[in-house]
Amino acid sequence: MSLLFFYMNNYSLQNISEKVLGKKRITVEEGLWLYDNLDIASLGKLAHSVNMGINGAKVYFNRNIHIEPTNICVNHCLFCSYRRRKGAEGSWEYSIDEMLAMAQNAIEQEPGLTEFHIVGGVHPDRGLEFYIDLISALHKAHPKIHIKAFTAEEIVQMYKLDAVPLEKGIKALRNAGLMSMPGGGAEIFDPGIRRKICPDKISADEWLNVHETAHKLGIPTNATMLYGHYDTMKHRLAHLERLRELQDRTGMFNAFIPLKFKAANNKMSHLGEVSIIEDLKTFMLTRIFLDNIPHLKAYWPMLGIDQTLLLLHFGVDDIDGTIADTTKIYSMAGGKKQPAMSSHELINFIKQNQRTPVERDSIYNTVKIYS
Ligand code: V47
Repeated sequence: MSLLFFYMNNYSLQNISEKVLGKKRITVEEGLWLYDNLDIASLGKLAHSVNMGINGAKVYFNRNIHIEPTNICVNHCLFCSYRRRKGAEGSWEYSIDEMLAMAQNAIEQEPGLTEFHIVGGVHPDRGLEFYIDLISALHKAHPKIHIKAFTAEEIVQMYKLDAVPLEKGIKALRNAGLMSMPGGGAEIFDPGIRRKICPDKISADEWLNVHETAHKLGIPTNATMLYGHYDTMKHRLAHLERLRELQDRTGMFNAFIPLKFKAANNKMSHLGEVSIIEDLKTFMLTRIFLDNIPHLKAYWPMLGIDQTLLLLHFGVDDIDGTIADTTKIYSMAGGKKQPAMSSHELINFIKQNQRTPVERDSIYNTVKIYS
């Protein structure tokens, strides 16, 4: 940034802090200034106060299971450690009966389970019909459990395979029992980096359009960002700006989840992983910049529980759920092996950090406060 630019805009910690603490929106340039000039402690203090203003001492978690219907995928994302070709060793494609059995098993292990989180590969020939049958079967067997399912990428594949218009496709899933959507597939919106790391994926505009369409149909969603590869803070803030702009129009994003690039067993392994300092700064700036999405989630199976708890002091208010040991997306990329945490453990961890554990449902209604 040139000195003249700096002078003209009169950036200073005092000016920007006053804006943030006065609940005024900051620009991408101001976010970058904070990133370049502010020490971790001051940035953390700002992010913490923003979170306290939105969520107070509450830290949210839920009881969920991840169901990953398949890892067979038509896309060739370079960061993915999980994708396999159809028929290749290590590939899976569960039948609806197998997934019903997984759900049943999870409920027996965790009777208070409230969510099925369903995300998988973009299968070459499983279209809308298959997934409507899956959702209907799960919903019929467990009507009280919230079904949060499918990334925008999976939805686009479904409606294309069955030649159904997007809105009609989402409506059909909603009528079958889909209640909300997770935030995956957003990766990074910058077109150059997006082409480089996930050349077959839908564009940022298409991703945003699927979420906007879901919002219009009354389906709340989450949003993610894959960071820590070729991206810089400028790309991250530009990504957040597009989400902030859509949220101004719909107000239907519940949570934002920064996903740290994990480098094991994929075609971007040579990049390695960014430091914990970069993680902290990314989460802090996200909380400061993204003033209209209420919840900032640190996904513990990816970051590890220690780093997740540290982030509670720097803007994070949600640590996702108990998960059972059902997600492989991160364990295959070098995240925690077989992630599972009992609700008792999550509650104790939150309390040890002088915060109030709040068990939530998928759309942030309170199930129980553990004061
Ligand atoms: O979009 C894949 C990411 C996402 C890697 O909405 C990787 O509550 C890091 O969307 N390193 C899918 N990340 C997971 C997802 C998600 C997870 C948790 C909570 C929610 C929610 C959504 O996983 C993909 C991609 O960005 N991913 N490979 C990797 N090597």
